[in-house]
Amino acid sequence: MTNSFDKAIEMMSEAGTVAIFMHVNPDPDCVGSALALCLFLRKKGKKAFVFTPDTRTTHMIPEKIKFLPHFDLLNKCNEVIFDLSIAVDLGETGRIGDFALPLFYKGERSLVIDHHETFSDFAEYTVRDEKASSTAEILTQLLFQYDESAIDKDIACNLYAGLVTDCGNFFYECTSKKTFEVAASLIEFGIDITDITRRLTKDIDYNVYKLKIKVLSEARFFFDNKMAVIVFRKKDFMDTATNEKDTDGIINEVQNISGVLLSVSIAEVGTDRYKISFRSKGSVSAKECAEYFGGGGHFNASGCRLSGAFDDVLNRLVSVGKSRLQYV
Ligand SMILES: [Mn+2]
Repeated sequence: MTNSFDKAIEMMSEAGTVAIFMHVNPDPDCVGSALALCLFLRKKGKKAFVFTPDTRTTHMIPEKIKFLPHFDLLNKCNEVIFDLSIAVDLGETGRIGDFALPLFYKGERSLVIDHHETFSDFAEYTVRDEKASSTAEILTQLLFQYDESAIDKDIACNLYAGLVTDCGNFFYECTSKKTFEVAASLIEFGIDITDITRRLTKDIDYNVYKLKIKVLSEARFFFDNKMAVIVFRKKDFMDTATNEKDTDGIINEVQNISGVLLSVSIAEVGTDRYKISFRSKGSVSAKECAEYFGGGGHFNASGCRLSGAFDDVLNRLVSVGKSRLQYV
C-alpha cells in the first residue's frame, strides 16, 4: 500500500457533489465499487452520481452484472460540475472512456482508487494497492475506516460482487489473507454469497455455451502443450449470436489444463483488429507478454490490442510465448 486512506477520506468529506467513474468494458469490480461508493456517499449526505464510460447508456455492461443493487442509478445526474471526481478500478486516463474523461475533469478535485499494476497518475490523489485482489477490497477497508455505520447490505453486496469476481472466487494468486478478512467483514451484512458468486462466476447463457464449445474445440497448442491459444473470429460471434463481451473467462478453460503455463485468447473485434488476453501460471509473466505489445495488467492476467493480418498476429503471439517459455 503506497497511500493511506486519510487523504482520500478527507477529500470525500469535504465534497458536496461527487461524480464516480468506471473503466471501459465494465466488470463487476468497477461497477460494484462505483455503486457501493455512490450509495455510501449518499448516506453521508452527498450528492453522488455514477457514470458509465459513454456517460449515457449501460449497454456495454454485461447483462449478468445488472442485478447489482441500485444498478438503475447509473448515469442519472442533473449536475454539470462536481466538487470531486473519483475513478475506480482504473489507473490510466485511456481506460475511462472518451465521453467520461471530459466529465471527470469537471471535478474540482480528483481521486483514483485502483489496484492495477499498470498506471499513469492522472488525479490529484491516488489510493493504489497493487497487492489487493480488487478495487472492492481496497474500497471496503476505506469505507470501514470512513464510517462503518454507513455501510449497509446493498453496499456490501456491491463490494462483495467486485471482490469475488476479481479474485476468481478466492482462487487467483491475488487472493490474500486480507481478501478473506474483507470478504468476512462483508458477509456480516447478511448478503447471499452463493447467489452473488453463481451469478457472476458460474452462470453462462446458452449462446455463450455454444460459443465456448466451438472455440475450445479448435484450441491450438504449442511447445509441448505449455502454450494454448483460442481464437474468436467474427463468424463465431455471428453464428452463436454473441459478441466480444461474451469471451470473458473462456480462456480459463484452456488455462486449467495441466501443463499449460501460458494461454492466449485472440478476439477479432474489427477488420484486422484483435483484442488479446493472456493468462499465465507460476513464473511465466502474462504481464510481460502484454507489455511487449503496449498493453498491461496483472502478473498472471493481462491484455493488449493488436492489428494486422490474422496469421501475422498469431505468429507474433506465439513467438512472444516461445521467448517466455523457453527457460521453464
Ligand atoms: Mn479490478
